Amino acid sequence: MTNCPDTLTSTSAPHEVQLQQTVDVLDGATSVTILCHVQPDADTIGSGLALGIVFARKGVPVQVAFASPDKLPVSMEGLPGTELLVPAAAVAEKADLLVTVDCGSAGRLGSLASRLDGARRSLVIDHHRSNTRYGMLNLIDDSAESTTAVLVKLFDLWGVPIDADLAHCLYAGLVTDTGSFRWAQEGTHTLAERLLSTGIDGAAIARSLLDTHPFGWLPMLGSVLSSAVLARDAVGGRGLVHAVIRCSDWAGLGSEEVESVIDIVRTTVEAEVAAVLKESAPGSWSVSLRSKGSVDVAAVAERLGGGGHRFAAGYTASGADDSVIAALREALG
Ligand SMILES: [Mn+2]
Repeated sequence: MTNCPDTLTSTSAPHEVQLQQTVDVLDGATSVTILCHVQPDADTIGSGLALGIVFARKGVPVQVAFASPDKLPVSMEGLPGTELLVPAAAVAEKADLLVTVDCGSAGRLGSLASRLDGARRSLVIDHHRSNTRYGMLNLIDDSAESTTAVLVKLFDLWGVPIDADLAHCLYAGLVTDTGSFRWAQEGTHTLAERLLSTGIDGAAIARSLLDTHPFGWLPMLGSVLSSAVLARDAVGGRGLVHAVIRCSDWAGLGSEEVESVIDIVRTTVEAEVAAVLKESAPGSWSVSLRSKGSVDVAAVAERLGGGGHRFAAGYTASGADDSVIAALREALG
């Protein structure tokens, strides 16, 4: 035990009671499948790899996987533990324990949701408020900045020392899910300091995850941002800004380039809510929503079949882009 676990177990908050149960389940596992969400970000991959490394070190057979796309985003290739990743088709049908990380619903597992049925036990570790509690055991801490922050609590209680390799994976989720610490809360910087004190290069990790794009990103941004629309009368007059990234806009680029656009669009001062429609296949959209504070976009996304956090959420939709936007405006009121 490294970090005063007593303070974690003595409180009666539901997720903290589940921390000990979760550790008991993790500790007793004889074979483990760890699943990350589709279109993985650094929090789901960082969590999956960190937990995978712990099991591998204990000599427990472990696989880490996500259903799609086929390849790990380039920005995450430098994370420790990537040798534990297996292609979706190679994920064992059965496991003693299946753990999902940072995945708010079974649907976010994509084709790998089928593996839930083959597991003797399933455990969901997440920080999305909208989590549907689809596991046999659910550790949902919606006060946590990232799923990797939840894992730090688990590792402390489990007696797992956090070395540089684990810290690298955990920091990856923390720095990205807090928007480079823009959304830091009490305790965030203490956690960051603890991870950085293992000797990891925080600047290099942040640069590779957040500030590295091919040159083709620039003309894509130019094209997409120049066609952004400000609807001042939407959201009850508080304003909606939206932009559309078509397949043709991001051909040859990666998910990092597509996911970066919302962070620019959401800065629009005239709009309370920002939306970016990302075309994954012709007529198939993944929609990112951001709120400045007064609109709960998780609730909006849930009404449209998705989920997320109060200020950052998403969902999928199909059809013409203007009908997707019309449905969004309707849901936003
Ligand atoms: Mn997350």
